[in-house]
Amino acid sequence: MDLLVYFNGKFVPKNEARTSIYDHGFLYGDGVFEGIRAYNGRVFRLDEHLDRMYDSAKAIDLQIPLSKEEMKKAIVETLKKNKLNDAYIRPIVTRGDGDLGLDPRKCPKPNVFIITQEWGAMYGDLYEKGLTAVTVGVRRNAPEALPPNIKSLNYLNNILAKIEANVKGGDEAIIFDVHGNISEGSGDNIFVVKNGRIITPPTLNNLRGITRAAAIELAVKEGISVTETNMGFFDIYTADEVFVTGTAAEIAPITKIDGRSIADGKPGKVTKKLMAAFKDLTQKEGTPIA
Ligand code: PXG
Repeated sequence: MDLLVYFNGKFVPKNEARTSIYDHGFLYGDGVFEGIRAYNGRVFRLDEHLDRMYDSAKAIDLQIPLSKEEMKKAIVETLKKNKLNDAYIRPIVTRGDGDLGLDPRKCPKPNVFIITQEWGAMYGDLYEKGLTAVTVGVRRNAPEALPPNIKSLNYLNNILAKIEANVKGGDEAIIFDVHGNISEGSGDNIFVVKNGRIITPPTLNNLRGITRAAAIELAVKEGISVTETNMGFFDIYTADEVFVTGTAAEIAPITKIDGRSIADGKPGKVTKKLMAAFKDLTQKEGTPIA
């Protein structure tokens, strides 16, 4: 059976799901999206993801034509139709069809898509071995220009970082902001462990990650101190442990940065403890699909 995609209230086979070339999501990256996961028949932190998507839409003055409750139902229905229990879920809301001018007033009706598919571990054996990361030259969008908290369809800033990481042979990019503070990875948030304490950047210059919030909750539950502090490259090179968090990456250890081993070059204790706790949480918690 072909996977079905939700498109403006209808379910269509994935190869027939298409939007207009005049959709401003296509022409200008004008729209918002989310990346959500279902584990074991439950959607992980669905309300949190929807809150973030509706806030992103609000920030760009885009009126999503469904209420959060309706969006939630549409997501669960899409998963049901595709008989998915462990899945990646991608709701997308574009500004809608307009003309070649960028003025959003030309787009009377936003388009809503929900794509779901099967999805497993993103990094395979690297969860055991650790990822290599590289710092990149491209800077994170300044919040004064395009707030990293808007999960918009314009991901070129992140893609430029990813291209640089690919060229330099890193599994993930570490992106600084224009002031030289660490912001995040191309698709995940970053954490450092030093002397048993966890440090992560405040969320002005990065996306307020749902996995980031879960990792902080789990750390606090384990009695580990967590502080939000700006960091520079010194802090990552000299860390005892570095890890990233994201819906796709989950919690993943980084054991080498710019060719330097982090501590002994193996995933650290705190990271491994949080990885196990997160795995447990994702298996237990969430909005049931059935
Ligand atoms: N920062 C950025 C820039 C992201 O895009 C995160 C942090 C982590 O946020 P969450 O809420 O997921 O913990 C993201 C999310 C992909 C993919 O296809 C990327 C994300 C999510 C899902 C899939 O690479 N990034």
